[in-house]
Amino acid sequence: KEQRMKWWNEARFGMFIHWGLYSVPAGVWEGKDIPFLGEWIMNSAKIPVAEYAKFAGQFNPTKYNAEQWVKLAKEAGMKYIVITTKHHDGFAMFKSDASKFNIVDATPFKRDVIKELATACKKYGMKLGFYYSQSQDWHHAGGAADRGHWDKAQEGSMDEYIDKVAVPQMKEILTKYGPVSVLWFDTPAAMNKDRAEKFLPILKLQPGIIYNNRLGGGISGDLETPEQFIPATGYPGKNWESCMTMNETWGFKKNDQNWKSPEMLIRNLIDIASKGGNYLLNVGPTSEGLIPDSSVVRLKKYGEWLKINGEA
Ligand code: FUL
Repeated sequence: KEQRMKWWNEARFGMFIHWGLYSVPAGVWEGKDIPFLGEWIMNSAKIPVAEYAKFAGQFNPTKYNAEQWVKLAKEAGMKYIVITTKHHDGFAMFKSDASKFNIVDATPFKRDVIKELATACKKYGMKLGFYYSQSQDWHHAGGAADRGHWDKAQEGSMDEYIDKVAVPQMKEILTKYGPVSVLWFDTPAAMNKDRAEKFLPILKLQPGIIYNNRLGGGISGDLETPEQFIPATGYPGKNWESCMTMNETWGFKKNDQNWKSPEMLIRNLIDIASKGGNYLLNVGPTSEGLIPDSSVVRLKKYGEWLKINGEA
């Protein structure tokens, strides 16, 4: 296997963080529980662009403490963190010159949470990766929606969206926060070769960066990304990472209490590691900036288990 992938292949265990504006409605819209994933609420409930954008005014995660999150991951034995810098709702969790729809310019909080996480990761020797939804963007005109648009404001040229929002933001996240170890693309709806290839030169801004197989346009990337399952016999000869949730959503949903048992979660790690893969286990912080207690408890169980069974 390639030298560039060495740290990643040895890592085995990482933390996925789905955090964004969707943590404000937390799965509920107009008094109703909205089925499906928390971070998909804008799409599932067909919330108009301007209505959804109003959540920014209520997003004030004053309890956010990046160092605590990094320490928690570290204690659980995780070697890297991948955080959503922008999910399909188009909201950037970093200060962006390409769009005002970002946590610094659009919320009362005004702090660049990605920057704070990057600083904390550096301090504790934790590798940092960025999730970025390059194709689906339900906020910016022209952004794709793999189940179709529902608001006139979403209509526009996808190429223009790529050139004016996605590519510039990708440049921002790969130049402003120090070393970035992983780029996690997602749902390549409507991506073709021309569009996908625009991202390749930008990735070179971070020498050695590892990126997944979800860029689109036939570009295979460095790793397979089985989602919510563990391949029965792994993927021999390939780099792969099972990403999984602890309950049934990635983004925080206040009424999802369907948590997997700590025993099951630990068994998943063993199963994945024994098959040669990595486990990217998700947490979905609240709009206050807290990782839910149920997740914290489970992460601490990994720490206890590692103390008994792990490397010295
Ligand atoms: C999916 C996305 O649509 C989900 O919201 C989530 O981010 C998951 C990891 O990837 O395809």
